[in-house]
Amino acid sequence: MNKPLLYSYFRSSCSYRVRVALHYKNIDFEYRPIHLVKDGGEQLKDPYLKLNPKGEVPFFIDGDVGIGQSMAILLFLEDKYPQNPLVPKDPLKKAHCLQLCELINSGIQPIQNLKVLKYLVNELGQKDEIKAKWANHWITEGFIALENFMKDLSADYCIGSELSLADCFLVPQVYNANRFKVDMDRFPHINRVNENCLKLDCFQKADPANQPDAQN
Ligand SMILES: N[C@@H](CCC(=O)N[C@@H](CS)C(=O)NCC(=O)O)C(=O)O
Repeated sequence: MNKPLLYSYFRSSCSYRVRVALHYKNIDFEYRPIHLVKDGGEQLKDPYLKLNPKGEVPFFIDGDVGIGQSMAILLFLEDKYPQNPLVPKDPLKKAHCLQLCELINSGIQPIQNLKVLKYLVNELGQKDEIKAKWANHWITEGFIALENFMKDLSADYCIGSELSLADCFLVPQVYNANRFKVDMDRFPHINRVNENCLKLDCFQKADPANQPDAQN
């Protein structure tokens, strides 16, 4: 049986989420880079587009199964590889964990995704500084809500003192926030949890700078 295979781009925050879980669960996997920028983006051309018609990473293959969407991949990993669980068993903690994940997954990342920013510049004629302002604004808006939820829910990690899926979503989004120069001094709870996560081996292995396709 072949190793599981992750199509990823080092800077992709959605791929970063999955990389953290794979390393946390000690799953041996093959890394297959898809360059999102070079020549208009490998994600938008065959053969990758045939594999994932949404033209995005991550995409995960395990045996005969191909799965797109980071949340679906993460939940698949949780069921198939239950070691080092990332979904809380307690119903309320689980709901709170998924609430934080979705705040990022559907409330922040899609509005600052590459294709949205490209559309602002290439189709709507906006300048690069407007693009940067847009991304900064929507990440900040989402982080204000996230910080408020985390004030009550978080301790060392997003949900109390147990690592969970919410942390897999948080750290990559903070990475994007830093790229778009969000003022992180406003978010002490987010910063605390992010710093705690970054000390863990699984986050270090998943870090964009440590991927085979990392560029300066
Ligand atoms: N909801 C999807 C979003 C995937 C996504 O937006 N991926 C980005 C990288 S983080 C991408 O591939 N963007 C390519 C593009 O915008 O052309 C998921 O969670 O997997």
